[in-house]
Amino acid sequence: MSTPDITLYTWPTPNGFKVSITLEELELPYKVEAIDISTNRQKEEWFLKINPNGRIPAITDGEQRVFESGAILLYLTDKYDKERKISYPPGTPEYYEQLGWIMWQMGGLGPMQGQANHFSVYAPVRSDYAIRRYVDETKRLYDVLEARLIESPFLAGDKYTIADIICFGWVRSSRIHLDFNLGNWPSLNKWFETISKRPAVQKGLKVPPPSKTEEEWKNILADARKRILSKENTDRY
Ligand SMILES: N[C@@H](CCC(=O)N[C@@H](CS)C(=O)NCC(=O)O)C(=O)O
Repeated sequence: MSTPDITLYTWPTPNGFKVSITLEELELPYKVEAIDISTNRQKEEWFLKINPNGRIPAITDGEQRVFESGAILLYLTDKYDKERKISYPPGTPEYYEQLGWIMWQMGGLGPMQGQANHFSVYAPVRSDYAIRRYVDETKRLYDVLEARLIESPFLAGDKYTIADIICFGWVRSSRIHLDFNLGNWPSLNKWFETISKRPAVQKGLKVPPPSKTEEEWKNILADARKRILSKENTDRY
């Protein structure tokens, strides 16, 4: 195994936490470069050389750059998880199950819940159509997680892997951004509680140190949701 020389470019968000949690689980040494996305540092020229898409997270490992969180988790486990602590070996049936959930998160859960967050909390206008469309789709995706977790303790199989890590931060954020009650999905809730207790997860959620506690964010975002709903609906058909 080559010696890691990893820098993580990140910010305390569901996509950023995927990578800090993975690095903590693998007990890899890494430097952190905080990219404050509210100041658009992720769009600066130097950073676009690391992630041409201008978003966090990204890593460099020596000369290698890796962008897109799913690719980063696969890179880190391919290269450094030789004991298969949080991944299945390429070529095995479980590896493809793991890959399926990673693709599902990257193409479905992340983008859909991201839009649900946007229209519910951050949008400058109120669109009931958009809120309903994306919140309902996010709930449908949580039903998919629930159905899987009724039949299997973790998403890829019997073992906790990067398939779970990649979804965890988004499930956590649903309680903060969308006021979801995870009790509506009992197996998902149990999975969430189990993963939340892992020391590496608790450490990863502090990288870089969040400026506010979960409770403070909940209150701020509840106010933001109320502010949007106090506006007139702008949908026109
Ligand atoms: N598909 C990307 C999504 C990355 C992403 O959306 N990052 C957000 C933070 S969670 C970001 O950098 N937003 C700032 C921007 O869009 O400029 C990944 O999984 O890495």
